[in-house]
Order: sequence, then C-alpha cells, then structure tokens
Amino acid sequence: PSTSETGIVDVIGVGAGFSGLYLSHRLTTAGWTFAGFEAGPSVGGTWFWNTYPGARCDVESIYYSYSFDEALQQEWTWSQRFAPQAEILSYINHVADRFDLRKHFTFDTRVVGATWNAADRLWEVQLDNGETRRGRYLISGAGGLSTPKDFDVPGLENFTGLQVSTSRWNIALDDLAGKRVAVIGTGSSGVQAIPLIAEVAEHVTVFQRTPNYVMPARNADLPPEQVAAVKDGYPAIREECRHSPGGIPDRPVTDNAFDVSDEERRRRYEEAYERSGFQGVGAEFADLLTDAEANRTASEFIHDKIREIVEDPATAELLVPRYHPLGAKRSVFGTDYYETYNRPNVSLVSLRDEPIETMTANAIVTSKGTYEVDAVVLAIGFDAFTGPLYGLGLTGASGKTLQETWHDGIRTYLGFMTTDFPNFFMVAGPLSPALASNVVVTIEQAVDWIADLIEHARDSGATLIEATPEAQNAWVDITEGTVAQTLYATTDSWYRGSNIEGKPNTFMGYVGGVGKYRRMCTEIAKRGYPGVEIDGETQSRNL
Ligand code: NA7
Repeated sequence: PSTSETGIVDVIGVGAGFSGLYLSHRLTTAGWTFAGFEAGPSVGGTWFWNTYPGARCDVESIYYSYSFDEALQQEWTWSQRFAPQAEILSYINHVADRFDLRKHFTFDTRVVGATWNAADRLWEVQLDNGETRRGRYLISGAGGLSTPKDFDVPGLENFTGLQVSTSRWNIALDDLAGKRVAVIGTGSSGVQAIPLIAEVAEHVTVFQRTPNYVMPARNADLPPEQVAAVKDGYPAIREECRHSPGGIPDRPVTDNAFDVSDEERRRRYEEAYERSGFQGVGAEFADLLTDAEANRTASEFIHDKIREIVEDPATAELLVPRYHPLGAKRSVFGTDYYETYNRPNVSLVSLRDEPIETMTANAIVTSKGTYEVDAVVLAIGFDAFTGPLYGLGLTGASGKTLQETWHDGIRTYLGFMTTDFPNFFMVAGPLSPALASNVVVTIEQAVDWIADLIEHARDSGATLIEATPEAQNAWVDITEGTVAQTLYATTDSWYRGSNIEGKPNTFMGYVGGVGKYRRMCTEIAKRGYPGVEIDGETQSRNL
C-alpha cells in the first residue's frame, strides 16, 4: 500500500548517516516505501557533527567507504590514507546526490518516541515536531557514537569563558587563537584535536584522566599509483574485507609473542609501529589480545616510545598508559600527539593525581591548584549505542521501554533485533561487530541482512517479526563467551558502558570477527531464520 492511501509507510528509518543512507537506498530499490528522519539539517551523521580540528577516521578511507556500487567506488578518489572529516562528509553528500537519497528523509526532525501497536502491527513514531507517523517496520541507523556524554565536569556551569565540545564543534579553530585553553579528555577526539589547538592557542593545559596508547597514524597523501591499484582490485579487496576479522584486509599472524627472541620481537614491533593502523603493534602477534604477559611486551614497547619522544620525564611518566593493556580499550592513532607535549605552551594535568573539584568563571580548580583559562574544550566521549537507542523512546509489546527491558544488561539477537520489540531492527547495533570493525562493512552487511529478512516475510505475506528469547539468550552467551577469552574483559571502557554512570555493564560488541559473524548470519538466513518468529511461528529453534 502506498503511504497516501493508508497513512502507513512500510519502513520508518532513523538517521541519515552511513547506515540510514544505505538503508534508504537498499529498501526503496526493493520497492518498499520509506520515511527517514534525521535530527540534523543534512546527511552525514557522525561525520556531520564531529567537525573539531583534526577529526578524521582511523580506518583507511579506501576501506571505510561503501562497497555496494562499483561505479561509485571507481569514480570517487580519496586524497589521503586517512581522509579528514570534511572529505568523508563530502563523500557522503556525493552518495546522497548520486543515488538521490535526500528525498527519502525529513531533516531537522528527531524521533522522540515509538510505541508498538500490537493490534495494527505497526510502530507509532513520535517526532519532535509533534507529528506522529505510522510504519510497519522501524529501523534504527541512529549510530553508535552519536549521543554525546553529559557534560559531567564539576562546576562547569560556573565557567563564563568560551566552551565547546568536540562532538558538537561550532567555532573556528582561530577562535582559540591567543587563548589559554583547557582540553578535558584524551580519547581519539582529544588526541586528534590537541596538537592543532596547541598551534594557535597561547597555552593548552590538557586534563587527562586515563592515559591511552597513542600510536602514530602515519597519515599521508595517497599516491595515484596506489589509488589506481586499489580501484583495479576493488571487488576482490571488498570481498576480503567482508570475510576478514576487522573489516579491513587481513594480515594473518599465527605466531605468539614469546615464540620469538626478545630481539626479534622488538624488531617486529618497530616494523609494526612504522606500518601503524589497526594492523600495527597491537596485532603483531596472535596472542596480544588474549594473553596478559604477551600483551605486556607490546604495551611496554609503546611505553618506551613515549619516554623517547617526550622530553620532560615527569610528563612522559604521566602519559604512559599503565592502567590497561594495549588494545583492551580503543587504541588511538594520532599525529604529533606526544611531540606536542614538548612545546613550551603545552602542559599536562593528571586528574588521577588531582581531580577537578569545581570550576569558577575563569578557572578549573583541582585538588592541587587553580588553572586560569579562557576556553574549555570538552572531549569526553559518548553514551555509546544505548544513548542513541534509548533516545528513540521505544515502548515494546509488553509496555516496557527499551531502557527498562535492558536494565540488567543489553540483550539482542545478532545485534539486529531485541525480543519484545517486534518489527524493530538496528543497523550496527549493540552485540554486533560494530565496535570492533570497520563499521561501514558491518553497516552494509546489517542493512542487507535486515532487508533480506523483511523481504522473506513479505514473500509469504507475513507482517510480524520478532527474535525469540531463546535465540537472543544464545547470542548473548556467544558474545559474552567470545569476549571473556580476551583482555577486553579486564578493562573498563565505553565498550562496556563504564564511562556512563548506572549503565548496564555489558560489553557491547561481538569480537569474533566480521567474517565469522557474516557466515553465521548468512547461514541463519539460508536456514529460514531460526531464532526468529515470523507471524507468530517460530522458525527452527536451533541457532
Ligand atoms: P572517549 O574515547 O570516550 O574519550 C573520552 C575521554 O574523556 C577519556 O580520556 C575520558 O577519560 C575522558 N573523560 C570523560 N569524562 C570525563 C570527565 N568527567 N572528566 C575528565 N575526563 C573525562 O571519547 P572520544 O570522543 O575521544 O572517542 C570516542 C570514539 O570515537 C573512539 O573510541 C573511536 O571509536 C572514535 P577516561 O578514559 O574515562 O578516564
């Protein structure tokens, strides 16, 4: 039925970033009616909002891009190994124009509520403009890192100087020129921004809570020969990414850290450090993410690099990441990050030694001192995965909200669905490989799998799809069992919600690899969707 006849659209989509745009393309091509809503004024999602200085993706652009259209990947040319935010955003705009996708979305409009109407088998979706829309299916492409964490710095409301956050950057870098700037937070965002802010500011004081392992990104212009070779080989390269552990071409290693001599290990780490990226030091031996002693060799290699680069020994010791093993929290890739601490106008405050007590109109007050500043840059991270999903205000079949349903832990089937929320799907949702992969690969696979499932239902005239609790429990066991074998299990991080007070302690990703995950999902589809109830009929219960 067309929307105009019934007021019911087949699919309501949330978000016009990498997920929502491909979703709109895939579904409308297959004949579904689709109404997308995007909170921002334009396409881009994460790459629309995160415009802070130095913002770029740390997955190489030749891989961090869509693979669904051969002509698109032949025509688009990336300028750098790690394209800056502005270039990724123009790519997304190019895709939106090329496939005429903007017409599927209403911009500046946020989904703020969604209630399952069991009698009519549809979602009633409330928008922040007061309207309600009705859709058979509701599919979230709201992103994993799209809800900024609350600004939980004590006394921030007292500060009257310039205040800006990396995730909603709305000033020019030059607005910080000649100013005394505080940067709070040293995750990927802070690490990318700090060196550039230091170039214009009078002084930068970095307030660091937990030091991270920052490895040199080694960004560079892409030579035309490499671009040509990649384009020639694109279909094969994309296929390799889809079946790889991380969504980038695999660099298989089979030997363990202690299989080689100390000297040989060091030589290998040096080489890996030059190569950089997710296949750098943290991936040089097979057991680095599973064996703490093996990991220590890689972690200490980075510790030594920091001590070599940073001239002031006291500052170097504060920057040495000693609270977690390399890779157990998101690794960070930077450009001149540690070198920046050798500048006379940059200083470091360790919040572990002197926590922030409050702020005044023009200063940050720690337990040990008062730091007068003209501007505060917050780089304090996101309420990952659940932030954007809870923001949709979902109420499921039993009348409970998603937040209530997941109160004791996040539960999904394959990251796509969650029991009690029929006809609701997530692209790159929690317990999918999203957080441990080149997310564009995970997004395309999710959209294709969800589209195939709803087409399968349509073919048999079915209108109700829900994951069974048994299948969901089995998937949660698989994700937990997989992560338990790794050092991720030993470390607090946004990966498991530890950065948000009161958030359930669930590791939010499947870390068994995108290739293995894809095989499981494909097999499930082939076998007629065991674990999924279609029109009240449970498909075979074996996972
Ligand atoms: P992250 O990686 O969550 O980093 C946030 C940083 O801010 C981290 O250093 C935090 O320290 C620090 N933080 C958070 N809250 C506070 C408060 N209240 N006071 C002081 N310091 C604080 O976010 P990013 O935006 O950098 O990166 C997110 C992801 O984007 C990244 O992992 C990539 O996947 C891309 P903590 O470590 O919690 O002690």
